[in-house]
Amino acid sequence: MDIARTPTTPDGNPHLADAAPEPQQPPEILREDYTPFPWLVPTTHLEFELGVDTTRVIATLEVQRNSAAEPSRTIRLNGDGLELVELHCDDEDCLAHTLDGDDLIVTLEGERHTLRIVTELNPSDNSQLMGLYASNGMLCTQCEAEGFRRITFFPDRPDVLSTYTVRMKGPKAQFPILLSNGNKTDSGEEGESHWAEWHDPWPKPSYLFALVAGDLVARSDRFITMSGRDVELNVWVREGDLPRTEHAMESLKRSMKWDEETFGREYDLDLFNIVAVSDFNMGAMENKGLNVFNTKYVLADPETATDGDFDAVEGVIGHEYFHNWSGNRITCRDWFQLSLKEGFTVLRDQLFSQDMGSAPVKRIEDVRILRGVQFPEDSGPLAHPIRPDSYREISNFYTSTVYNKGAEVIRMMRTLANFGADEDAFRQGTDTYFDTHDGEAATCEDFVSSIERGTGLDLKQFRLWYSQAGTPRVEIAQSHEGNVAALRLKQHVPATPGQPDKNPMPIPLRIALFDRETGRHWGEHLVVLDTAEKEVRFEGFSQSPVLSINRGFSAPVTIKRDIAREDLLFLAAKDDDPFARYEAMQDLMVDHHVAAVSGNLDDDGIEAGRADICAALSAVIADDTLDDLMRGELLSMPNQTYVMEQFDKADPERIHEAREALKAAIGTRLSSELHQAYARAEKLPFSHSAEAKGARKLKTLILGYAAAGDPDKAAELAAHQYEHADNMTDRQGALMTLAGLDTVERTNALLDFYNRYQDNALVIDKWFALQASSPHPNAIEHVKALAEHPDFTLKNPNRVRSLYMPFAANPPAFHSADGEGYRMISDLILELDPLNPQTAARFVPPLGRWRRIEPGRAALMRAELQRIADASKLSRDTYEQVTRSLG
Ligand code: B3K
Ligand code: ZN
Repeated sequence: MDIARTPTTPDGNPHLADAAPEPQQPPEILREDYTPFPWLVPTTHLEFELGVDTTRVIATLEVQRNSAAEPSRTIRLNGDGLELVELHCDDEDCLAHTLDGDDLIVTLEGERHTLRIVTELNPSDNSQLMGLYASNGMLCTQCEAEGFRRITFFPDRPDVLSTYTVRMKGPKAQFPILLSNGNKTDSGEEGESHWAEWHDPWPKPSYLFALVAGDLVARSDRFITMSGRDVELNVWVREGDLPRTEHAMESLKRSMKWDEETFGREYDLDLFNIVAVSDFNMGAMENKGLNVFNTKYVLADPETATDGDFDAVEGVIGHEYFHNWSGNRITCRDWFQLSLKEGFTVLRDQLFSQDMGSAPVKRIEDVRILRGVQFPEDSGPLAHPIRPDSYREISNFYTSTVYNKGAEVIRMMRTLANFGADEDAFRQGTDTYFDTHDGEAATCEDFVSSIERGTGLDLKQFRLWYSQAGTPRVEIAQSHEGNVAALRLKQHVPATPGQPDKNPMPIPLRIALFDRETGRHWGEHLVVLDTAEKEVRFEGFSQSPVLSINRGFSAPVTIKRDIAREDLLFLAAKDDDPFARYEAMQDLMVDHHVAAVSGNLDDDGIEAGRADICAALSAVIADDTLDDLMRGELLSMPNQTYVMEQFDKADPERIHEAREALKAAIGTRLSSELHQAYARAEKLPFSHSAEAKGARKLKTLILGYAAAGDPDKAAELAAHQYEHADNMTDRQGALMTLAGLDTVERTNALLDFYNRYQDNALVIDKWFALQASSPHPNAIEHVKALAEHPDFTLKNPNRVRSLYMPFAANPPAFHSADGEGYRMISDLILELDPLNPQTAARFVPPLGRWRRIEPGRAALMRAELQRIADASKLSRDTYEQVTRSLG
């Protein structure tokens, strides 16, 4: 039966076709409005007749009334741009239905019914990459958060769990491999075509459904779980990519073992498939038993992937695998609870990576991401609590706040539970959570109360971390009298959109007090600042100690204190907490920037600051207790975004100048020490050992300083490193340096790199990215030219991101005084929005920071946001981000 569609407004309400266009205002969805779904869907049977241009989907749903919900005469089946071809209820043509916007409403009188719904899709036309789409001739799906409704009409919400059986049929030559969730139960051939049936025994929400059909080959292996289950593992890729899958497979096995040992979680199917796809909106997706990955997080070999890429593959493989418990076995009741699975899973992948490599360096990297991305989010127009209260488009809430701050919040619970304890009390909490809620769609509240029950902690006040947005600021004043050292701590949680007044939160601060003479301390303390102000006193100090605070970054807060430079120098040289030592180095440099930009320093002051910083860096170069991975962290300058965050209204140009001047001073003054360190590092042959990785990190860092201090020498050194590189880390590091210089070596190396790797999309992404992030004075012109390059396309999210994300994070280029950088980003958003709204909306936040930028540029940024807002047709994604950003 064919059904005509009613024209609708973007918010889903039907309107007359010739009526004046409605203002774009997608509805706001509120957390407090949650109600259980009136129907259960015990089983879902999906039949796919696959084709790249036409795929027919026959969905058979058993539905029955949910006694735990308010009864309803109708069932709402969500749809998004679907064409309904047939609808049957209990084998009869079903007339009792209407369309409400894109949703299908069916009237059902009885207790149980069987619905049969036929839809037809065009996967090759699906440029949003949500639902079923074609990528390089293969078919794949992405359903989180609301992509399943682009495949068939369904209660597409995470609290409706169903057991899925999937039958796929398609031309054998085109789709030799047919995969779905769970286990393959049957298959067969019919002439040119073949079919496969898959069954997933674990009930799941629709966002975890997946299907892949294509010409793929697998690297296969096995893993025996702790209870003896023999699991077949496959990493599916295009044939030529097979040699680059070893690291992914090894990472998967390490993840499986680690989760058993660390969280007691075992895999629960006989098969685990990973598929690499080159057109993908994000990193990867944890579909039950069939993880779909962006190729970027699967493919790695030393020739084409950097050390950073190898680490990222391991981290993302771990993350998606860990979701099998934190996300799939226990899912989210509604999308407001997203941090329940994402915050917890990020913490789990962070701990995993800490255990697999250098724990201190991983902690520093994670904090750098938090402070570089989440802190700006939390202090801007898009600030929201880790458990948001409202949204218009859920895709906009896959944020650093939900993910990274969410992980920090759970990490704080872990610190509170485990500090000073002999056993892992936090593990008792997570065991309680998994035992209590296995098989359920749960809430953040369920998680916190499980942790309370398992650990014995009282987290009543702690729950504010879930409801209050904004990065708390902790002010510390230190005093000393007699033999008592006292700390006066004050906290302030800044106002954020919709939350003008905040309550004090419990802030766990790991601290140590160092004796200046001996350079030692007598153990760490955990101070929990849970009131607006608090004083803590420590006896036994005949002179004022040096305070090391927020060690290990125990709380996601900013610390404000008047600390003497000599104390920072002390900590930078001696702190036994690696994070705190790194922090002291960063503070030394950040303070210097702030003073220089604010005009608080005369030439002597600048000179004294630089001398101190160089002395501290020099000590780090010479300190033989450090490994090079950690040495590299201590030698790194704070990134410009982080420095800009220190100002109420930042002037990107002046900050950039101050930063370049400091970099040049370091490069010049420490030239001989840096070059000696380079020469030492250069001797180490390639391997994946921490030592060799550290050496590579140091070399690239030193090239950066050299480029600022003595560009000619740096060009020579970088060209040499480029030519002799036997791995991508060295080659890319050298090319990054060259890309920032105005030399003939730059042109040659960029050309060589392109020619060498033109058939490898992921490496060509690097070629785009490193030119877009370059400090080269003409970076903006380079980006414009690259946008016209034949290899640039708006259709591939990796390519779009590789050019424009580094550009938007490149302050001198993006913040070009004439507003050209802002215009380029808003032009991109407007052009990309109709094709891929999710990716387009991700480019709004850099423009949304206008309030924190000096007034001239702020006006230009705001004007670009307004230009986007005025566009006649915007997606829900971009509309929401732009209107929130305008405020
Ligand atoms: N859960 C997915 C994210 C889906 C994003 C949808 N817009 C990947 C992850 O966090 O593991
Ligand atoms: Zn995740």
